[in-house]
Amino acid sequence: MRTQVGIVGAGPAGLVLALLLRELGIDSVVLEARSRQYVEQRLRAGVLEHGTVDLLNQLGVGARMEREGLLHHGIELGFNRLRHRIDFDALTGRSITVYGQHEVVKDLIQAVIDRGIPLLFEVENVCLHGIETERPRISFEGNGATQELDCDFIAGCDGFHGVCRKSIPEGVLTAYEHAYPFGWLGILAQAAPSREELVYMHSERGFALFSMRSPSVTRLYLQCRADENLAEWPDGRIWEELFLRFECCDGWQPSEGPILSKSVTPLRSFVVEPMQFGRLYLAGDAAHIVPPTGAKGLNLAVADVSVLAQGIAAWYQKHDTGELNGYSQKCLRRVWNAQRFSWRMTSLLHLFEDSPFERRRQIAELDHVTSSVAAAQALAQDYVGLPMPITL
Ligand code: RFL
Ligand code: PHB
Repeated sequence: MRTQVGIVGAGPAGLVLALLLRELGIDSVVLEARSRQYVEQRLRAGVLEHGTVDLLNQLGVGARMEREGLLHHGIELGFNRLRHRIDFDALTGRSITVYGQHEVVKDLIQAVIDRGIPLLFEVENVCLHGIETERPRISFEGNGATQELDCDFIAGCDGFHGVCRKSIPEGVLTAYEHAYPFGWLGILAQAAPSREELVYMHSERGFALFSMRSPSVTRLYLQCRADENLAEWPDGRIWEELFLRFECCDGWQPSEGPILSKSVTPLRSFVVEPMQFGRLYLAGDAAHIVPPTGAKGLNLAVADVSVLAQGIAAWYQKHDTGELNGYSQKCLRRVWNAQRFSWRMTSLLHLFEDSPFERRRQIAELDHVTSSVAAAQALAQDYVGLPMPITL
């Protein structure tokens, strides 16, 4: 097989890249290790920046998101048993959309298939060859046979645990890493969300987040140990802990319902520099991870592939490598900006250690962002995000 761009991974990065390239007249093949059903049900992010929403609409994949996604004009920050609203509309003129990543992935897969872009699920033993040459190659096993895909470029969109980053020779990449001493226990509950907007709650018992997926499904997270054992968290204990953490003077509580899923995610920050070697370009979680507190991961993945698609298009149209040469630098500026914001939100809201000084400092900062318009505006601008680096 031969194509122009071989894409490894059918997450948001790989799928958006395939659609962008098609829009720009460039062929690609997408290789995915898991089944279609698995990737369409994998529960992850929930918040789309306005720039991500605009791009999905421009790609013609936004119809269901516009119908079923929930437009949010602000968030609430809670501390000292009071919640304070950060009004995105008033502070930035922008909003965010709450729409599950698995719904985005479903819409993207359907569009990729409808447009006739080859997308192969359940491929095994993906291996990259000759990435430092002008004829890189991907070998893989699919349908019981070993196959080869010749490409001009390879896009490594295979997430944090993928093979692409590991295919780059040792010594080329520098990894910057930070592991936080906690994780998030996340649940999905069959319960109508009892508040309209997300609540980021600072409490003496640790951080909690109230989010949602639809008018009948609530998404909730609790700060926990990074290696928390889910077996120690029967449903009753989870609700009890959530109620204690969200407790405020007005008596509001998330509504309770059957728990549909439970998981634990350790929090980490990770970046490799550069995001490219030879003809291999890393995008999304393959190149960087942010803690979910800033809701940036999926949006960063979409921003990376916007830069990459434009660079590749310039190469085909003008045989100009200038844009591609600037790929890492352009992406990394946005990535580090998102690391800064995600680290800030994480350190503002989580219980780090039993340090009374640290708790007082967090409260002072929360007081500052909820009482100073300038500070609230800075946070709101970070949260709603920058415009996407592409216009179609
Ligand atoms: P993905 O989604 O991990 O997709 C990579 C794909 O590559 C496949 N793959 C392979 N395919 C072929 N061969 C191999 N050897 C392969 N190895 C792996 C995988 O099966 C998979 O299908 O990466 P991508 O596309 O870069 O997308 C990144 C996002 O998924 C991620 O950043 C977000 O989910 C992060 N995130 C959030 N981001 C936001 O923007 N807003 C949020 O509100 C938000 N909340 C979250 C989050 C992540 C969370 N977890 C579970 C880490 C909340 C949570 C709890
Ligand atoms: C989610 O709804 O899953 C969600 C929302 C906001 C975050 C992280 C996750 O910061």
